[in-house]
Amino acid sequence: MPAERAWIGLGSNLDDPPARLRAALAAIDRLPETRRVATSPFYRTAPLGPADQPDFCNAVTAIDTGLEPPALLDALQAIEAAAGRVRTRRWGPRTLDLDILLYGERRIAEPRLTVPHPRLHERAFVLVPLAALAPDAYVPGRGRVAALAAAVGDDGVEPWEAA
Ligand code: ROI
Repeated sequence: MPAERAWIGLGSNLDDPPARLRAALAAIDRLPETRRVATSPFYRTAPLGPADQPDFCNAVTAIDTGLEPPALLDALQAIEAAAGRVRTRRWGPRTLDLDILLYGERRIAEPRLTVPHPRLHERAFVLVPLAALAPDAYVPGRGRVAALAAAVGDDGVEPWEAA
């Protein structure tokens, strides 16, 4: 199976967030042509955007996949839909968010999909878990994950269990 390494960001702040992430990982394990190779710890993160919403549970998982980016996006959106994704307002609470953060070192600029994820380099809730998994991964146009993570710091990000 020809496969490329991709990194997926997971986030939830509704309906038992760690259970939502565990279910999403199980669903990713059932994707065709796809093998999950590593997953970061779960983190409790302060909401970016409106502050009057619950903390998020965030994590990052690495997969080797033969699905091309549009097919992978379709598959992740189907998992979000099956989770009964509720999204009440822009930057508001959600049951499950799955984002393609990186797909190899490809740069993709399509109406449906921008890779690397356009705000990845400025978000501690993405960079802390990504750096735990793949500090040496290269973010095209931005640099190495470890350097990006060091630049944003880890304010508002702690192990999920600590709270
Ligand atoms: N804030 C945090 N901490 N984690 C997220 O996954 C997240 N996702 C979002 C917004 C609402 C922007 N804020 C977030 O989509």
